[in-house]
Amino acid sequence: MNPKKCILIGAPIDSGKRRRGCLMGPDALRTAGLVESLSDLGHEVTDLGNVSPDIPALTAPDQKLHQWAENIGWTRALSDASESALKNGLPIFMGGDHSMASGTVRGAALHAQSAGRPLFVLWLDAHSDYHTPQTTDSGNLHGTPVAYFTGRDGFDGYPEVTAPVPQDNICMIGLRSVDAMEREALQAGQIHCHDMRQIDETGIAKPLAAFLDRVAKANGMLHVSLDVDFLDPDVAPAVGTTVPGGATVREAHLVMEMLHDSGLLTSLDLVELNPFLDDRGKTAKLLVDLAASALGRRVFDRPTRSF
Ligand code: HAR
Ligand code: MN
Ligand code: MN
Ligand code: MN
Repeated sequence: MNPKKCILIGAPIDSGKRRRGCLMGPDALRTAGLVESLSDLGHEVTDLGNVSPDIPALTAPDQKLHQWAENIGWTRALSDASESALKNGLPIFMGGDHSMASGTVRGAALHAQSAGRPLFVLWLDAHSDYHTPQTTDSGNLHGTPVAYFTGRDGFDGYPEVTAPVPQDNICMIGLRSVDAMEREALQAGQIHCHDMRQIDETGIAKPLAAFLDRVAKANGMLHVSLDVDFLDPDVAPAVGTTVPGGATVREAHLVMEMLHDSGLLTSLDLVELNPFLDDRGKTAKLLVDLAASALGRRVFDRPTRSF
């Protein structure tokens, strides 16, 4: 086992949507034993506590955009936290709703740029989160981070995206709720989209292995953004936007185990956990177990396999 410096960063952001509760996510993950689970694997684990952003005094360009200024403040603060943590180890961002990925991925992209390496993003989610502030109907900004960090237009007022993640470097797995405007933009672009129907047909290992192979060949850095609703709501109820037909416990663990075996993971988001909706902590505990799989927990050692 290759011990890592895991840097835990709490991101109690709750401004990306109207239903409240994700602000309790970081403490639920701590309570479920995230630090201990990773330390037990032999890693050096530091919990930096929670980020607390400065919120700019700005007025949203459109009234429908929920807590726009808060989201900008969080994006800036988390981008700085991400860029600086990546200099010292493997950051694990404890969310917080998915709008946090605007910051965590922006910071990771800036770090990768200065390291002279390409950044890749694995997006594990029922949703594509590919709206711009113009195309969103809900006005919930947790539905927009992928559009932001790929450099789509329409994010005036946000920190400028000087290192956009190339669409071809993004792989989405688990999709089953994509709005019409998102679908149109995705179909016209290069993001690799794998919906649950494809996972049913091919299994989850095949598209993931192909993606990891591309990351390895490019000597890429790899940011993984794990949204609770990637999982089926029966096993992971603690999320505001449940969509039936999600990944099973084993599919999710296999993704994490393959990530570990690849040695490619450089930063991780655990997002959208709403402990207010949980069932005796079971979703928080599942996320902790998935993070442990991504960092090397296994039943048996197995021969190294190339993808
Ligand atoms: N597409 C819908 C919207 O924009 C739902 C977005 C929900 N996003 C998350 N994160 N829960 O994936 O409102
Ligand atoms: Mn999401
Ligand atoms: Mn989602
Ligand atoms: Mn593909």
